[in-house]
Amino acid sequence: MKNNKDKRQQTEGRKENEQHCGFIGLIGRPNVGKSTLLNQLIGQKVSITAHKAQTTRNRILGIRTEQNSQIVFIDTPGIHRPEKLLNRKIVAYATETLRDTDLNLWIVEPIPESSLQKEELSFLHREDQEILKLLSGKEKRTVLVLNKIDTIPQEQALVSIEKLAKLADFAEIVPVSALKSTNVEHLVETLKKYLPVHPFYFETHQVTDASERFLASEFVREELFLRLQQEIPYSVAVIVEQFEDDPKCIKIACTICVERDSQKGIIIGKKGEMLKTIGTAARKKIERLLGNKVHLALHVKVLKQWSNNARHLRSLGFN
Ligand SMILES: Nc1nc2c(ncn2[C@@H]2O[C@H](COP(=O)(O)OP(=O)(O)OP(=O)(O)O)[C@@H](O)[C@H]2O)c(=O)[nH]1
Ligand SMILES: [Mg+2]
Repeated sequence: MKNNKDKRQQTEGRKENEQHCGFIGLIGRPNVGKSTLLNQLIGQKVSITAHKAQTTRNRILGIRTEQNSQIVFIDTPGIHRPEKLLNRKIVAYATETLRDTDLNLWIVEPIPESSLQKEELSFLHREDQEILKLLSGKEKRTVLVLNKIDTIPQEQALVSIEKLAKLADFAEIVPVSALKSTNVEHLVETLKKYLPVHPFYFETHQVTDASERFLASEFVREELFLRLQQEIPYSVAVIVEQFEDDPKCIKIACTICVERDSQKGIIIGKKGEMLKTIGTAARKKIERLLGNKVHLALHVKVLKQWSNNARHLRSLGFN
C-alpha cells in the first residue's frame, strides 16, 4: 500500500478525465458494523459479519470503481484491549491501517439514551475513547460514521451527532444504517471529494484483492461464528487444504483448528450433525460467491492453544 500524502491534491480544479483513487480505512470498536458497511459500500459480500464481537481478523480490501473514481476500502478488526497473542496481532492490523490511508471512517454506534446526559468523554464507550486518542492529529482526515440509525428514533440520532461533533474537528459526520443501506450512497458521494488525483490501483472490475481460497475459509469461519457459543468461535481457525478449480464442481477441503478436544466434539456434534449443518450453509455461500457448484469437505483438528502460540499463528498466516 502506498502513502499518497505527497501526491494528495485538493478537489478544486479537478479535470474531467483525471482519475481519483485512494485508500479509506474502516475503523471502530468490535461489532459496530464495519464489515456490514464494507459489503454495502461495494455491493458484494467480501467480509464476514456476525452478531459477536471480534469477527474480522484480517485487513480486507473492498474496491468500488465508478467512472473516474476508485475507492479502496480497508475493513479492519475491531479495536479492543487484547489479551491473547492473536488479539494483539489483529488489533495491530487495525491500528497500522491508520498510518497508510488517505482518509479514515470511524464507525460508531448510537449513544445509548442513558448516556446522552453524560459529560466530557464518559458518554463514549471505553474502546471508542482509545480510538479517539489514536485519531489525534488525523481528525481532518476522519469521517465519523454513525451507524445503526435504524435502531433509534431520529431525535436520538440528532443528539448523538451533536455530542460526537464536539469531540474533534472531523472532516464530516454521516449517519447511516449499513444493514438497511440507508444513506450509504450519500456517504460514497461525500467520500469521493476526498480522493487524491491518482491513477487507479486496481482493475476496474476488481472488488477485492482477497483470493477465492481466503474467502472460502472465511465463509466457513462465519458459519462457526454464527452457530457456536461462548469461547468456541474465538478458538477456531480455518485452513484451506485443497482448492481444485474444476468448472463442473470446485472441490474444497478445509481443516477447522480448535484449541481443545472438548471443542472438537462440540463442532462435530451428535452423529456429526453440527459439522454437517455448518458445511451445508458455508457451501451455499461459497457457491454464490464463485458462481459454481462446490464440494466442501470439513475436517476438525486440535492445535493446542494456537491463539497464544507465535509459531502456530505464523503457520495460520498471522504475521
Ligand atoms: N440494526 C443494525 N444492525 C447492524 C447494522 N450494521 C451492522 N449491524 C449488525 O451488527 C453486527 C455486527 O456487524 P459486523 O459488520 O460484523 O461488525 P464489525 O464492526 O465488522 O465487527 P468486528 O469484525 O467484530 O469488529 C451484525 O449482527 C450486523 O448485522 C445496522 O446498520 N443496523
Ligand atoms: Mg468485521
